[in-house]
Amino acid sequence: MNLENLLLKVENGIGILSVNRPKVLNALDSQVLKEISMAMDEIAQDDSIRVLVITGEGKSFVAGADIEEMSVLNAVEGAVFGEVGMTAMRKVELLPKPVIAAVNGFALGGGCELALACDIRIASSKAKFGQPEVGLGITPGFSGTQRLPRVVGAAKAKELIFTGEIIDAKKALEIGLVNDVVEPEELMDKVLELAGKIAKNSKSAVSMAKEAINRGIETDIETGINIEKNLFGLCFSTADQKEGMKAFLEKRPPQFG
Ligand code: CO8
Repeated sequence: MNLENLLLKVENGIGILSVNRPKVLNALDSQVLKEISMAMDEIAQDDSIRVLVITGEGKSFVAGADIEEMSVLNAVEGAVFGEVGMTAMRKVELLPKPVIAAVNGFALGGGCELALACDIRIASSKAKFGQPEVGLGITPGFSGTQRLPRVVGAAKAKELIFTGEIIDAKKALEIGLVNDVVEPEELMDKVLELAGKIAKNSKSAVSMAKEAINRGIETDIETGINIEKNLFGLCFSTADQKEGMKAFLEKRPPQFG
């Protein structure tokens, strides 16, 4: 994979993808957004990666979409830029593997939206979150108006988006924007420990559970229950279901593929 602005390393079934534009606090320009989309397509097919971690190089997670690039766009170009970003975020969200955001610093605007597209967010106590777009004369454009209310509720999302206020990690935890907050030097250990716990489980079952939650949350409960029923049924066609249940009955740990 030819990535200029992303770093990918893989160890023990865990992929760590870092946004690597530290001079601009990892701001997302259209090139890096396209690379995120490309990376998601490849990681989806890469059997050596069971869990993906997304983080940022240096002191920032991602300080937003690239304001310099956006500053000269016309309406059509703005819509195209938004589409490139939304596509990248949606690919992260729909990756058939769990994605953990290791939020090491600023997660602002498009950076907060990237974290929101991940399944789980673990923050350093130094992390900062916010959707400051209205102060730049734009709305959130990488689906923050849709995902933030789904995560923290409409009232909190409206407060954050309308004020553009930047909040610290403690506040982010209080409103349910992040799963946990740890000291900066413990961030990667904590994230890798969590990723390791997930990686030990059945890849297919974790993937189907992710799909059931993601698709179910976007629909009514009857449809959601049906989605779960069908995916639950499908589990019984997998080698992991045979192995998981056989191992339980034989009182040994499962050996998942
Ligand atoms: N875009 C481009 N460059 C950036 C960005 C950014 N989002 N953020 C920081 N940089 C650059 C700075 O310009 C600076 O560059 P230089 O050294 O050349 O002057 C460098 O990174 C370091 O930044 P600072 O000197 O400002 O660092 P500080 O530690 O003083 O401040 C902040 C850090 C508070 C994070 C500050 O940089 C900041 O406010 N950044 C902008 C945050 C922001 O507003 N983000 C939201 C952007 S809008 C967005 O994400 C919309 C997404 C959807 C778009 C859809 C379009 C259709």
